[in-house]
Amino acid sequence: MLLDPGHAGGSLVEDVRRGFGSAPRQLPPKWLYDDEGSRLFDEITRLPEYYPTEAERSILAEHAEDIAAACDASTVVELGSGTSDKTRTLLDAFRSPSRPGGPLRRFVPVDVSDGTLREAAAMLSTRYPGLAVEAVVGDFTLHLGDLPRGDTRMVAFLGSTIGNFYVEERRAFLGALADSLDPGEWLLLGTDLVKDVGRLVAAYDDAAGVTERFIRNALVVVNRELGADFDPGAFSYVPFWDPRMERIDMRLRAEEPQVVTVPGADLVVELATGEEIRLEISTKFRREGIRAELADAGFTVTDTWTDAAGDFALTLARR
Ligand code: AVJ
Repeated sequence: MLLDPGHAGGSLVEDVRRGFGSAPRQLPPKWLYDDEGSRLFDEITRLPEYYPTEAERSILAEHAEDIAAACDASTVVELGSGTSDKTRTLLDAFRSPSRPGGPLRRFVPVDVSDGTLREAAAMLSTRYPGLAVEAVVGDFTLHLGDLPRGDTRMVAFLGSTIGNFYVEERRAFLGALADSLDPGEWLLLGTDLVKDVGRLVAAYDDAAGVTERFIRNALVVVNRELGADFDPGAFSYVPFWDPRMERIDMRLRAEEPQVVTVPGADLVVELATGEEIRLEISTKFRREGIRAELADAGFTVTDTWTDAAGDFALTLARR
């Protein structure tokens, strides 16, 4: 197991200075995922309104073997791997000796959380004796060049995490990912699809208020890490569908004028009533758009699988 703790990187101070100092105020979503945020996200994936996790799981349950048969990779790299059982479905299928690339030789989980990786690596080593597990601790937006090389790789980027990126970030990310792969290597991309607005909004504004707590927790993170004095209760949660960008936009709105000091970032943030901070976006995709963006980056789509309802897509593309 390869651990490279120097790589977890990325600075909250810089992100807060850049994001809170300008309009619209915003913070990169990666800061939502401290221990409490990760726990809340896990709870989100089990909410009745939040369909993406189950939709992607059903595609994998149905088509993991098709994916393994359509691609000759013998290393699977998973970006933002977590500990999910989705990974196991994929790895089970890739273990088949009759695959084009032969049975999977190596699995490379990449995650910012060292603890999560250790857990995953331990679980996988027990379940798959003989499989080389080379965990990489790192921010997958920054360290694509450091992925282990060798035999043919398939990079799996699941969960529609790519929906969190802004258009320009997405373009840069896909370009960097293509650059880090050799011709003939693979990308398996999970994307949530555009659908009925009512269902989309409900998925991010659940009746139990878990998503609201998840988004609000970002202020708690900034308070703890940078000594700020945000009063999370002084904000309301205002998610909405942006039809032009085709994304859910998750914001907190100041319900009263407030002056927030952020000592760790040497910053004072003055908010008027009604001023908003964007904590996350969740872009939804269309098949033509996915194909075009991948083509721009240098990938060719070879297969697409969706769930029965057509809610979610897994796209296999070749560099
Ligand atoms: C993990 C980025 C896929 O956008 O659906 C869920 C995060 N935020 N509810 C998503 C999230 C609020 C999720 N992703």
